[in-house]
Amino acid sequence: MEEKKYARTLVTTALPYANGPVHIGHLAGVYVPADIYVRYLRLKGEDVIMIGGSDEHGVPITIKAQKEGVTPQDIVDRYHKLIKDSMEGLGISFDIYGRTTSETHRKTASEFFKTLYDKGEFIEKTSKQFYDEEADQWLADRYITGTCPHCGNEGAYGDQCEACGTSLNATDLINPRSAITGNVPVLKETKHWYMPLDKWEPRLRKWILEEHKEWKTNVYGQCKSWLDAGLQPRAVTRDLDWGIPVPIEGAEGKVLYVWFDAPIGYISNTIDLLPETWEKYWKAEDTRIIHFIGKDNIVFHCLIFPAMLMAEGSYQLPDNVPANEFLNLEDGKISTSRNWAVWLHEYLEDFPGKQDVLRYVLTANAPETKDNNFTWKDFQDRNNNELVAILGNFVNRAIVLTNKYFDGVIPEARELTDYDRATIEEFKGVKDELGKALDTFHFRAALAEAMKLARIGNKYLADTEPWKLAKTDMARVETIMNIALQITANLAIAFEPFLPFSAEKLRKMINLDNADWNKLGSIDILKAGSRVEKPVLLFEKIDDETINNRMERLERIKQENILKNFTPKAVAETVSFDDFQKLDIRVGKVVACEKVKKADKLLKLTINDGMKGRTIVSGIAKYYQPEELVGKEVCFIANFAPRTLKGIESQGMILSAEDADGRLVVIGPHGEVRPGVQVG
Ligand code: B3M
Ligand code: ZN
Repeated sequence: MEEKKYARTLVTTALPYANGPVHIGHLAGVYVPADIYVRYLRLKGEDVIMIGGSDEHGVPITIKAQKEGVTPQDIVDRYHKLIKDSMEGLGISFDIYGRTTSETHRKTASEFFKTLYDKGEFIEKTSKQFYDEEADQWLADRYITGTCPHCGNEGAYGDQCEACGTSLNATDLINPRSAITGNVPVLKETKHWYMPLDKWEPRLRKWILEEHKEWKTNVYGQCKSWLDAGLQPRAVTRDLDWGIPVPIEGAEGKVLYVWFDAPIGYISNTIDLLPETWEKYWKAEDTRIIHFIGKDNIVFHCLIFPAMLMAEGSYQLPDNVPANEFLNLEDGKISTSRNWAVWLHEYLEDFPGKQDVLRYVLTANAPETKDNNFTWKDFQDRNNNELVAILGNFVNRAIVLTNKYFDGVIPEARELTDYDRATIEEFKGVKDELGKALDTFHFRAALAEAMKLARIGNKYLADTEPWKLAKTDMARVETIMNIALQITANLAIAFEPFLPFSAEKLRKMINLDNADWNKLGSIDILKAGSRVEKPVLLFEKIDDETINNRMERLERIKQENILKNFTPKAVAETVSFDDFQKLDIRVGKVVACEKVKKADKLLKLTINDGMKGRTIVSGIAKYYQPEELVGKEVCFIANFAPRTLKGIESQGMILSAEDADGRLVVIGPHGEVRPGVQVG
């Protein structure tokens, strides 16, 4: 194992905006993995603190307040409490969960800005920014929406396009609109302070691209493409009335940009937690700083915040930023506005006592290397087939049998057979494997490794069948049950980071006072002669009705969304019949279909067009498996000028329409129509 080169670890978790509750996407991406990691380090006896809190500034908050006709403070008070309580309910073990409206934070962020200002680290610049004359308000960030110049998403914000993840300047948007009135905004001159990121580019480049090649490839890759594109100065102040006032003269009515103050929230929350000793967690060289975030926050944590820290000069940079990709829900993108999410506070109410089931499923499906999918069916399957059938079943048998045959007293291991030795040998390696996976932020693999231990136990009992031997060979049963109980104790340690509620129940059942990571893999954790308690069920089956209810609820939301959230585009300019006839639309039958190599969006379709057949390349690979389309009748434009895509000549265009989730659906006739027939 790698030698320990640090004395303490500071773990931070992205500060969620206090404008809504947290959902499974936040949990799988950030809070569950961070909590597993921190619990693991604590088990090893390391010095670690976990810092969290709400991000209470920024336009997302003021927009929500305006919509509801309440103050931004009302909004953040409401959601800060909801988020804090629900995270606690799931056992996310923050050492502090603070807020960026605290006095400590205002002071810390203000001073940070002032230090940089006094050092001459900002550029002062007057530029044109959007203004809504009717609302008499500057339009920063999310107050502007428009079309993303990179991907064409029509709902991009002035600071970021959520569809393609690109970070934007409001003036980059095509067709900008005010989010308050829908008006076309005007441009007015205003003064702001900018971080010259270009100045820090060489140092950032060396620090990440040369010194942190071990970072996750998604993180490293995103940083590299930003750096390769060249960094530009970025405004760190805004014309808004909600936020931390810019602490210099001549800046009245201006506040710090939310992405300037929010990461400083990690620092101020550490100050509130450890007023005397916080500095060593941020400034000592033997501290390790790890930021847990989602992929949309990479640029802020890997480039902008580090540049701020470099400019300040006295802070350590993060050692790692293990950002995750996104979690989808039943194949749809999680969306607050479309209510397409599983909300944590609702889950905790609807599934009392099942915190660990959610933690388990979100870890097993964590979007570590690519976007991943949460489905209720998978939730049920993993609960019933893994937690109940493997882990729960093994523990229950071990405890029940000990009570039955030995009145709850742990028997002695007598003579070991070769099979016993082989079993022990098998789980000895778990500690190293588990540790290695956790040290490198591979939480899914780590969970699978812990589960392997439960499988070994299950198999051991199934193979040795102590219930059959009980009549003939009690000495052998003693040995078997001792080993089974030692495996149980190992499980109580191995699962503590992942399933803390169940691990605690388990510890109580076997009277193990505390879980010590160093004992993992050993077979004398429990002393013969000590007692186990009566069995407590760790997991119970989830029935079909419960799952069907969830599915029906989602189906209802989907239907509501279809009706509610759709405004058809304005009808295009009138065309004459002659113009219409210029387009030769026909029906064809897909006879073959395959993925196009090195193009994850494209499918190559071979179409029976009633003539000599044709090939069409279509950008629908994300929505269809090739075999789903074979045999389908589709409509296509037959006289579309041929184009070559990835070396294949595409002779036409398949017609499709977008469904409520933005997925493309191909268009075809509703009855048998011969291939080649014209549509008109
Ligand atoms: N509040 C964005 C988000 O919730 C932002 C994170 C701040 S971390 C310092 O995705
Ligand atoms: Zn975009």
